[in-house]
Amino acid sequence: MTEVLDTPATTSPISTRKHGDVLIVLSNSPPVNALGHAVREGLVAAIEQAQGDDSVKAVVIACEGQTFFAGADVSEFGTPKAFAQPMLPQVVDIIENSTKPVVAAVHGTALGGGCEVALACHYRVAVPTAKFGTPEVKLGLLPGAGGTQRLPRVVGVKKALEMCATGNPIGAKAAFDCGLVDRLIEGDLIPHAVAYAEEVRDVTPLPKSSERQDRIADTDPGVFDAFRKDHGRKFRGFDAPEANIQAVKVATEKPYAEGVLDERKLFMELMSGTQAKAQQYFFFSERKAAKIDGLPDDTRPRSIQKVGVIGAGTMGGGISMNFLSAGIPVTIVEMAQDALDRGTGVMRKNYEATAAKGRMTADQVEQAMGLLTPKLELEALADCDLIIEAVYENMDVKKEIFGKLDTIAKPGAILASNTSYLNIDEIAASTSRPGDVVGMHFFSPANIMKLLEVVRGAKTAPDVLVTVMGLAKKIKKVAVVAGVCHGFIGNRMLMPRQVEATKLLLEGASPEQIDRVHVEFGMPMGPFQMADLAGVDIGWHRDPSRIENVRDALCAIDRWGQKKGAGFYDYDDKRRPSPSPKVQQIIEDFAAKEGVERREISDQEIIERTLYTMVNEGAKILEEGMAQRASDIDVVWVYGYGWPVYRGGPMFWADTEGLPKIVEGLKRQEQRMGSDFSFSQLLLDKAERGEKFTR
Ligand code: T1G
Repeated sequence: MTEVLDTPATTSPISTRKHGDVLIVLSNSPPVNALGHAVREGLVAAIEQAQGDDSVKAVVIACEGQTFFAGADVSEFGTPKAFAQPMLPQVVDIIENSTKPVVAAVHGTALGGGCEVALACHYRVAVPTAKFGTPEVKLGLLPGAGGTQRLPRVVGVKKALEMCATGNPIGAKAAFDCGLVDRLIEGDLIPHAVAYAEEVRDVTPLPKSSERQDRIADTDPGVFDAFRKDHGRKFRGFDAPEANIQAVKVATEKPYAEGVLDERKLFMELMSGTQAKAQQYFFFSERKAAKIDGLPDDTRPRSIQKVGVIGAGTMGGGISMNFLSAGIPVTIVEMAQDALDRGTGVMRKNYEATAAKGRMTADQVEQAMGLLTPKLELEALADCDLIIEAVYENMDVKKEIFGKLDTIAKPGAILASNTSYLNIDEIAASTSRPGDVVGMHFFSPANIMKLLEVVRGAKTAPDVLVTVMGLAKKIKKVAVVAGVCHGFIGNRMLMPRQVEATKLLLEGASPEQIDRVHVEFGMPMGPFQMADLAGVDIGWHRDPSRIENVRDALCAIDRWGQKKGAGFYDYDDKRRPSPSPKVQQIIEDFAAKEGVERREISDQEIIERTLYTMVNEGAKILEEGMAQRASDIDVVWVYGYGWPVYRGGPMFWADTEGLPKIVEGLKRQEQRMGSDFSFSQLLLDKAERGEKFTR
């Protein structure tokens, strides 16, 4: 006889328990209580339980673990689960239509659908460290569970526009001040939330966000255009911000029941678009970059209590600020007192500028600067757990420094170079501890740019990598592991773009045409605008008599870029650029001297010779194992160079274009590019086989 097994108890992530006459509904769905199908089902069952139990007079909804619901389960998008009943719009309406008051007890980050669940509750209490946000716009979406209709009714139109269209969260205090939170809870959240539920259990009628009109009545119709104008630059090229603005506007024009239909229509339009797919892909890509494949499972990070930085220049100062802002003491070393004073002075000035914008307090500035120890000798770094070299980009200089560090640094100290191109293995070989050597390539300005390329030498120890990747998250950087090759990932792809862009100048395109094509594509600036900003003289041999290309010609006459008021462009006293007839003449003279026949160049050719060529280089980086995965390359280009995230990154975009189209375009240009170009075999193979890089 077959033993009849008990049917396993359903392990719903939602549990309920009564405390007096309050029903506590608790979600336990690590890591962030995402509102996946099981959570949605459990919430509805819990609200129905409360309706059917006369002894229940009020409900508290809370979450275990790190945070209140952090949104819909993004991993369900594009799968049937996302449309499995009950969907989130139904769940929030069931909560709001409860006949008994429902209190949201918020800790962590109530984001997206989590914020919408809180909005559907009749009351919201939160601990002071909690945050509320509607970051769907960062996923190419808008709040699709009534959020664009309830939020303006609770916090007002301006605050709702800010939250929905930028996706930036607000803290609990700000949420309390704007009416999103009814009470801030000092102490244990759930007991206080239950006590609050007891207080409101008999209040009638129940306050329903969707029925409120006071915060949206008499909205000035001009507020929407004013908001668009204020944020135009930031939203350039994105679809979702405008859709969010339209949805919030509908809330001021229609009753909830109608407005939510418009919201649904706008949501579905975004969800079906390429931009949302790209931005959701990027959400997971950014997190995947933190994972290093193939390391032993028992690899543990080293302890980093104190950091040393060599070089107090722009990079050394910016790098130091990342650690100081994270509360990690830094000893910064320079060779001369005046350079040291200048460097620490710039750091203080940067912090004070941040404080002036209200993004940190004067105390926090002092706190950060108080963790800084300026010194003039390398020996001062003997007690540092991590030492980052950020000096002149010269291999001999770096090898000399690492040779000295080998004798000064304590055993187990990690020795990192901020080099942006040079060979980490060669630097490591100048020490007796190559396992401790790693590249930490910060992007300028180092205290602002989120990207950190972690360059893995042939002998870099696994725990060194794990330590640096963990430290990156602590200093709010997005780290990507790169192999040892010239330019690692980002700069290596930048090179063919610059080579082709410069050749296109001689062949007939102007700096402004090439830059326009890139800006219209969605880049923050084009190759020549970038050169003028960073400095045309970077990497120049400094010999004005040696003129071998256009760049040399410009540097020789002091046209070093914005810092000199002239580069590829002329600049007025407000640094506004204008095309330069002088530069045009230099280009034409050079073309004549080189015997280059100038011609009309199409925008499409510029795309193919610069962006397609970058994709080809990215494919080579992959096939050589210099990046762990295609999505890592995309993370580098979005965070390091401003590639438009609504296109996902160079490799995602290549898949969207279609690899056969990329190959066809490169074949069209192959002859013009000559020996500067060779096909990646991986690209050719994938195009041939109809495969993709990123999905
Ligand atoms: N869905 C699925 N997985 C998620 C997730 C989500 N919403 N949020 C985080 N994760 C995973 C993440 O992939 C990682 O997995 C782990 O959780 C830890 O994340 C209808 C449509 C909450 C501030 O956009 O901002 O609601 O890598 O490393 O630094 O209107 O996660 O460990 O396998 O980021 O502590 C809107 C997105 C969704 C919030 C925590 N919500 N998440 O940061 O951890 S759309 C969001 C975050 C929506 C509705 C719409 C952050 C966090 P793994 P983490 P963290």
